[in-house]
Amino acid sequence: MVTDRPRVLSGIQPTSGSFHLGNYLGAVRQWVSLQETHDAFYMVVDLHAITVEQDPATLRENTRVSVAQLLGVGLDPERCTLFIQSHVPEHAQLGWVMNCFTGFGEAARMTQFKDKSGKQGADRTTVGLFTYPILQVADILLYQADQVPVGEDQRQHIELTRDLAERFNSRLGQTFTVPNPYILKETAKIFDLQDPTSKMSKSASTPKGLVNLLDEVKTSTKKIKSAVTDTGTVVSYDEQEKAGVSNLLRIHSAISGRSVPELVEHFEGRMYGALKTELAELYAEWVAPIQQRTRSYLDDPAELDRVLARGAEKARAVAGETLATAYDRIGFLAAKR
Ligand code: AQP
Repeated sequence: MVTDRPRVLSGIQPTSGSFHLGNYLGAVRQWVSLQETHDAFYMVVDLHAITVEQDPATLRENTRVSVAQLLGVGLDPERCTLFIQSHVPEHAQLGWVMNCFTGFGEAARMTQFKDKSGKQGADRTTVGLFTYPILQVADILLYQADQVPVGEDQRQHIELTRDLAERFNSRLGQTFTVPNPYILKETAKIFDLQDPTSKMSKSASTPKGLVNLLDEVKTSTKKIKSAVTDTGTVVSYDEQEKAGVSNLLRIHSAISGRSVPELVEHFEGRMYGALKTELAELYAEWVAPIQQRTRSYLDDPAELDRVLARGAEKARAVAGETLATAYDRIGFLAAKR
């Protein structure tokens, strides 16, 4: 399908049995709205998942659950192209090419690598983890994406993508669209409910501050009600002095659609407990239909396979064309069929 809509591309790792609220509010929610206005390509990035050790059966299961969840939160295969990264071999192929356009020092500056390798220790850190931002560059450039909806933690990788696209284009001629990050300020970084100075992350030292969308609702509402706040009592927005309360207000606002100032007014004269209780109720009501839809997709594996086969076919048509152009610009002798 040829469209004159701007193109978006983004991906999510199948490294957990559930997406968390940070993944959803930081990125996936935007994916759902952008499918209405953009030519949207979204993928489950299993090649990225193996940068850390994975159990094969769990990886396969998490990949299916990830796809079902993306459909459950509202992606519509009629409105976007949804696929699995490893179904499109061009990712690994262009990934190698982009490795050869990246300086070692440039790759070593990626803060996500420093954070993750720091947590894992040198012995368990793979070369794949070091080069994964470059594979991400290839992911984006293959689709000539104009915009990349992600959370704040990915901004540096989009900047790397821009640099490498410009480098390739200026050395070998216009080949790749130079993309822009699409990061919504309000939800760019959702914080851990127990440590509101750290981003919500599945690899946090304790799961107490992590809200997984597919966890039992009771477990999540309990976590929301036990969120760390501060010694004050007045519900107001102050990212420095009231990091925990501000995080809860931003989450409330994203789910309820009410602005933060409106919420501050709404909670005037009431204490933090009122905010937590209301947010827990709101969350429970919001997540129940998502869980139900996800379950119904998981109950229909044949339909999931159909969605993924169609997605891979559509993705390969675009990715194949870009890779062929890039190979030609580089000077690879074309294979005659
Ligand atoms: N806390 C967050 N706030 C806002 N956005 C977030 N994202 C992740 N955490 C937050 C965004 O989610 C998208 C998918 O990211 P991913 O596949 O890289 O997820 P992840 O890295 O597996 O998530 P974690 O929990 O952060 O994993 P670890 O602990 O392994 O580092 C991205 O757009 C990301 O910005």
